[in-house]
Amino acid sequence: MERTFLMVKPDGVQRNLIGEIVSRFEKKGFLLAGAKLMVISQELAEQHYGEHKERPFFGELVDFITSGPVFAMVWEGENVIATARQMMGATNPKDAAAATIRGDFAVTVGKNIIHGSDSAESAVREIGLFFKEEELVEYSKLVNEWVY
Ligand code: DAT
Ligand code: MG
Repeated sequence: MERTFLMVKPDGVQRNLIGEIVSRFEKKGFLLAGAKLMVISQELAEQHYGEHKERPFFGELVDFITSGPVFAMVWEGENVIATARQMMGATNPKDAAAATIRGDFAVTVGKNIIHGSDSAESAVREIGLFFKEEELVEYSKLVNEWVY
């Protein structure tokens, strides 16, 4: 079963959206495999956003993501990587459809509430950056018989 890395960013934590966001993925039918509240170090932030290090907003992005606690999660399910991206909405909330997380709760690209892996390779890399294998739980739910 596919896994993805999702993270409520510092703005989402401050705006009391952890529960709302977890709830959306639970209700969808995905399975939470691991989660933790943490403050990201400068080093981890630079690794996580490494692909953007030449971009003009990189410094601001690292400052923002390290500015307060984040809620890091691993979610599991069929097609979860692409589906979670759809549920998040476009990177810039002004372009994000209603009923997406960014469409419903965010206004500007610098404070867009949630991160989600954009491919299978990113998911493996990001899960590895944030979680030790023993922090992820393998289990199933009976309700899966009614999801799949
Ligand atoms: P996403 O988070 O949708 O995967 P991304 O990987 O292109 O988007 O960018 C990572 C984050 O960087 C994004 O969530 C918000 C910030 N960002 C992206 N483009 C930006 C821009 N033009 N100005 C300021 N911040 C930006
Ligand atoms: Mg990205």
